[in-house]
Amino acid sequence: VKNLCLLSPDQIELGKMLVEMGQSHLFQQWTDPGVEDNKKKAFFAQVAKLNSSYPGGLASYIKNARELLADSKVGRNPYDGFTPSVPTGEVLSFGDDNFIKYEEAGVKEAQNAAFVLVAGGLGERLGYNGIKVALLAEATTGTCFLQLYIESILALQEGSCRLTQGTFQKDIPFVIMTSDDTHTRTLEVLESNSYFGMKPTQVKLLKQEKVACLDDNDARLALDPHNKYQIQTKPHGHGDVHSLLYSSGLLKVWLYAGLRWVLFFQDTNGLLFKAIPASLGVSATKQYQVNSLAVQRKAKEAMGGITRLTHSDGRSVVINVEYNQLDPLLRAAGHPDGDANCETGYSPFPGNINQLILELGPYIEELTKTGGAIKEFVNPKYKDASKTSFKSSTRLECMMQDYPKTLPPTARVGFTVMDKWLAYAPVKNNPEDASKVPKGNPYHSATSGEMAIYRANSLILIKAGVQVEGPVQQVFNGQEVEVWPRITWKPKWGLTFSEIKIKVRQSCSVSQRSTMVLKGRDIFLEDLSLDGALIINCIDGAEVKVGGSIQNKGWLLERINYKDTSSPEELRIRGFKINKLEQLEQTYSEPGKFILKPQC
Ligand code: UGB
Repeated sequence: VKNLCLLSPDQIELGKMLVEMGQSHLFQQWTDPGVEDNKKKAFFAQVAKLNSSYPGGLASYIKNARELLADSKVGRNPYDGFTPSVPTGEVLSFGDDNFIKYEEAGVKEAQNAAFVLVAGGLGERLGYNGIKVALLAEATTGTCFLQLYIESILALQEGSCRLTQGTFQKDIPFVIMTSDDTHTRTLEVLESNSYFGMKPTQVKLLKQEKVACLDDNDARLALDPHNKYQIQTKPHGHGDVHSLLYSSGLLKVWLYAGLRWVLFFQDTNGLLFKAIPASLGVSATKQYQVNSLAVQRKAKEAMGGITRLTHSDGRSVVINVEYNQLDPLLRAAGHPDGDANCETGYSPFPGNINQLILELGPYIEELTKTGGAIKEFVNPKYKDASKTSFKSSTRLECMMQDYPKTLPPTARVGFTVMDKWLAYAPVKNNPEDASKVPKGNPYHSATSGEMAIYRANSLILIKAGVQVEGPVQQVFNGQEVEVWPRITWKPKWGLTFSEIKIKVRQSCSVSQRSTMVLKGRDIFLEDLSLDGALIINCIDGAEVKVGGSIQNKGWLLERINYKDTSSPEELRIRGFKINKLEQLEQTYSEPGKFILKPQC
C-alpha cells in the first residue's frame, strides 16, 4: 500500500485486480517507496503486457488456470464421455486423375488464400543455434526453409493468376508468427535476403507473448527466481496464432479483399508445398471450413490422429487426438486392441501433420465468439501422488490444431490424406536423439528432412516417366537413410505434377549419383540421360530445352560428423557436405529460346 504513491491509476487498478485474484504474495517482498522504484514500475509494465496479450486479460488467465488445474488434480480426462470414430475426409493418391484435378483447383484458389507460418518455437529438441526457418532445407542449393516457403507462395501466386487468366497478380498475404526467441532474427533473415523476392508489404510478423507461470493449484503467479519484481513467464504455444490474427485486424482486411482461406503451416517441413495445392483444392471443392492435412499413420506412431469425437450429450467434433491419448480413448470406447492398424496396414485415423486450411468467413465468426481464445491445457509436473505441489512452475498452453474444439457440430470439418513421402518430413530432432530413434520410426532430423526432398522429387519424376535410379543406403550422424539422386527445382518449375516440364519420347534417365538443379521456370527436359551434375539457371522469359547425354564427375556427399566443429553448423547438423567435383552449369540471363543438347 505504501507504494501506491508511485503508481498511475491504471497500475493501481491492475494491483487491485491482482490482490482480488489472490495474488498479494507478489508484493510481499516489496521495499518501501524510494527503493527499487524503477523495478516496481517495470513490474506493472509487465503485468499490463500480460493483461493485454491474453483474451479476457490476466484475471481470465488465472480463472482458466484454476479450472484446468482442478481438473488436472483429479485427473479428469478431457475425453470422458466421448466416443471416437473415423471422420470423413479425402484420401489422395499422388499423380492420379483425382489428385491432378484437386491440384489444379487448388492453384486456381491460391490467390484467395493467406498463408500463416507459426515460427515462434525455438526448437530446443533440434539444438540448432539459429532460428529454425533459417536452417537449410537442403544443402545442394543452400535453400533455407523460409526461402523455400516464400518462393513456393510466389509460385502459387503466379500460377493462380495464370490459370485463372487473371489480369493482375494478387499478392498473397504471408504472416509469420514469431516470439521473443525468433522475432529479431526472422526479420534479419528477411531483410538481409530482400524478403527472398517477396514484396515486404506482403509479409507481416506477429509476435506472440509469453504467459505467466503458475506456482500451485491455486494458480498463484510465480515470481522470476532471479528478480522478485518480475513474474516468471513461458511460451503459451502455437495456438496463440488465432488470437494474434484476430486482434491484428488482418482477418477482416483479408475478407474485404475477397480472400476465402487461411493456411497454417509449421517451420521445418520441406515437402509441404508439394501437398498444399491439392489440399487447397479439396477445401474449395468440398467446402471444408476446416481441412487438416494428414498422412497415413501407423498405429502407435508418435503422431496425433484426426478423430471424430461424439459425446453422449450430442456434442461432436473432429479433432487431433495426440497419440498417447488415442489408445486409452479407443480402449475405453470398447476397442480391445486400442490404437491398432486396420486391414490397410495403417491406422484408420489419419495422422495429423499440423498444417491446417480454414475457411476465412466461418473462422472470423468463430473467433468473434471466443475473442480469439481457443481451448487450453495445463501439464503440471507434480512433486508426488498427492498432486498438491509442483516440481517446477507450470503455465497454460494451447495448440493451433485445437481450434475446432469450440466449433458447433454443424461445422464442415474434414481432412486430406496425402502420401507421407510427398507431404511430411519435419526437422525436429538433433543428431544425437535422431540416431537413437527405434528402427523404422522417422528420424525427423536435418538429415532425413533433406533426403526426403530428394526422394520426393525422384518419385515425382518417376511418376512422370523418368527412369530414376533407386537409392543407396548410407549412414550420416548415426542415421541410416535412403540417398536418392540429388534432384531439386525451384517451386515455379514444378509447382504441381501436371506442370512438371518433362517430355519422354525415347527415354529420360537420372543415375543415383547424379545432381540436377533446375533454377528457373521454363526449363523443359526432353530425352535427357544424366550421370553427373547438371545445373541450369534461367530467368523467367528464357525457355530452355535440355536433352541428350550428360556425364561428368558430378557432386558427391562427403560425410562429416556433427561433433566436428570445424564445419559450419548447418552442414554438421545433417552429417554431410557437398563436394562439387564437376558439373555442367548453364546460365540463361536473356529472354529467348535455347537448346542445351550436349553429347558429352
Ligand atoms: N511454435 C510457435 O510458433 N510458438 C510456440 O509457442 C511453439 C511452437 P514444434 P510440437 O509436426 O508432427 C506439433 O515444437 O508442438 C511453432 C503438433 O502439436 O515443432 O511438438 C514452431 O515454431 C503435433 O500434434 O512441434 O508438435 C513450429 O513451427 C504434431 O503435429 C510449430 O509451432 C507435430 O507438430 C510446431 O512446434 C508434428
